[in-house]
Amino acid sequence: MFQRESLQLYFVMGSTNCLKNPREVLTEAIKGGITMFQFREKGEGSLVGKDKRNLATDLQAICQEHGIPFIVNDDVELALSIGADGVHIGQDDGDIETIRNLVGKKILGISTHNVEEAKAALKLGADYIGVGPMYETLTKKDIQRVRGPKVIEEIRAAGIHLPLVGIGGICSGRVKEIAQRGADGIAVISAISKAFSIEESARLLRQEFQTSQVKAYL
Ligand code: 3NM
Repeated sequence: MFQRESLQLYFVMGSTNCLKNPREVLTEAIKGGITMFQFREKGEGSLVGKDKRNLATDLQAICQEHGIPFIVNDDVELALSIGADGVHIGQDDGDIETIRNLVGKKILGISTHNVEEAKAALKLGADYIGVGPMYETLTKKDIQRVRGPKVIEEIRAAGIHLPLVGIGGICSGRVKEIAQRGADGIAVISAISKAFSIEESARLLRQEFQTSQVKAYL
């Protein structure tokens, strides 16, 4: 069963986001208190084929050892073949209804950008939604226009109580405004993967979220 508490500090990453071995990065992030992990092997220079699969299974093993849900971005086939805990897809990653059926009881996360997409995700049986971009980010090239944390408030005001994380440009100091608008967590790439101290950065982000979370939607 998917628990919304798992979303508190959702670390998303692939090899191109890391300044050192992604296995080390993930291990340190887990020590710092991340609550869920998404393998997102994308962009220029990213691994493909056997190398991608090997990294996925190594990261999955690290997550399993620590009881952290392991989600695969986009690649439904990879997720199913290695027995991941779930899949995360964007708006253009294929027919969501078909993917929901393929994924079965596994966790399905959907990227959304506004109230309409959030409503659609709810209808299609998403277990959680990512809402972004909260702020400008250099990590993803094809982001939509920044709407800021207020879109979370709009989604909640529309009566959508789905588990939800904000994503995009989130770093220490920007957590509170997301937590206070009714998010269940924050999803971050570079604030953890490129931090000088990965463990400390994760610890601080989790702490910031926990101290300002509004649990109105439990
Ligand atoms: N999705 P960082 S923004 C993967 O808006 C992703 O849906 C986004 O990276 C969206 O934490 C984003 O380094 C990049 O800004 C997040």
